[in-house]
Amino acid sequence: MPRHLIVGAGQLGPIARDESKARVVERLIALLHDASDQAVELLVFPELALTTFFPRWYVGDATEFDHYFHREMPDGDTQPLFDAAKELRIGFALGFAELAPDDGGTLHRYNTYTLVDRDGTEIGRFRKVHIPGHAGHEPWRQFQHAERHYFEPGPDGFEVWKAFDGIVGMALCNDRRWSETYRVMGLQGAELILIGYNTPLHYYPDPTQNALAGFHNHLVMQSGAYQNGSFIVGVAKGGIEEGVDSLAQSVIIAPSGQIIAQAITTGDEVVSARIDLDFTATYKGMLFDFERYRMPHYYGRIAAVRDDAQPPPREI
Ligand code: CDV
Repeated sequence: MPRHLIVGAGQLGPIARDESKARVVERLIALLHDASDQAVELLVFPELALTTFFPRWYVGDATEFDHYFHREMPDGDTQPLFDAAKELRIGFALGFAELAPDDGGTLHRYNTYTLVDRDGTEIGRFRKVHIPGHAGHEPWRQFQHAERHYFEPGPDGFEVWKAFDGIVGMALCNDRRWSETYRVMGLQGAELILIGYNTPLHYYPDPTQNALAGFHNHLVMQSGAYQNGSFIVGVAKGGIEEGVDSLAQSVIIAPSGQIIAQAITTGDEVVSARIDLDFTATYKGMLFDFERYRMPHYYGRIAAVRDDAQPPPREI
């Protein structure tokens, strides 16, 4: 029997700096209702979906921005979203800034995705691994991208979960540019990868890349889907937010690498597609049969040769 699932990309337009979380949650609930009209069973929201993209401002004392973070999920702000989704029987993935104490009481700040089942229970949590941008103030930029000031890399890497009748993984924004993101999940059998992003259309370290933002966005996700035989839902927070123009073009991608649905606005919009998770076998079991065709012993040799030739890490 085919494993059909109706997935949706719940793209968001800009969120103003002074927009209340209650107002943002209303917008997310409106997207849930739109998704319900499209019979969506799993709706994917973007990275940091509850607030403006605050790393564009540098405040020396990062704790001044703690009001953007959540210690609990759900909490008082987000409970109405969880209730509405449960009522509509829609699972969802939600990007948020997480303040997480460890066993010793030290607080960690993560850029996080939570995956929630149709009954409102949390299935799994992913913390962004590849934190882009810079840690200090860089006044030469017209806006900051100080993610490395506000977030530390997630310690758990790329896990997958048995959910929605398939194997589901998550990644956030910059993670999607790295081939290992997809391959680490692909090696665990990922059939559906959920990716939220906030991508400014101006890349200050190298403005020649500005015109390529949309191309690079689709290039990495389409090749990640194809090379690992996985569906991908890639979801933007787009439009002009606090003067910064951000890429929209949210997409649903098949294991063939083809885009099967794409947002046509830069604002709040749901696009959906009915996918058959069994179609992943067409790629996983043939051209990309990892067991049969991968050459891990050869990769090991390359790693050994290259180890001491690595340049020192550089922040961009
Ligand atoms: N939020 C992000 O991770 N943004 C990066 C920018 C810095 C390029 C991205 O990969 O879109």
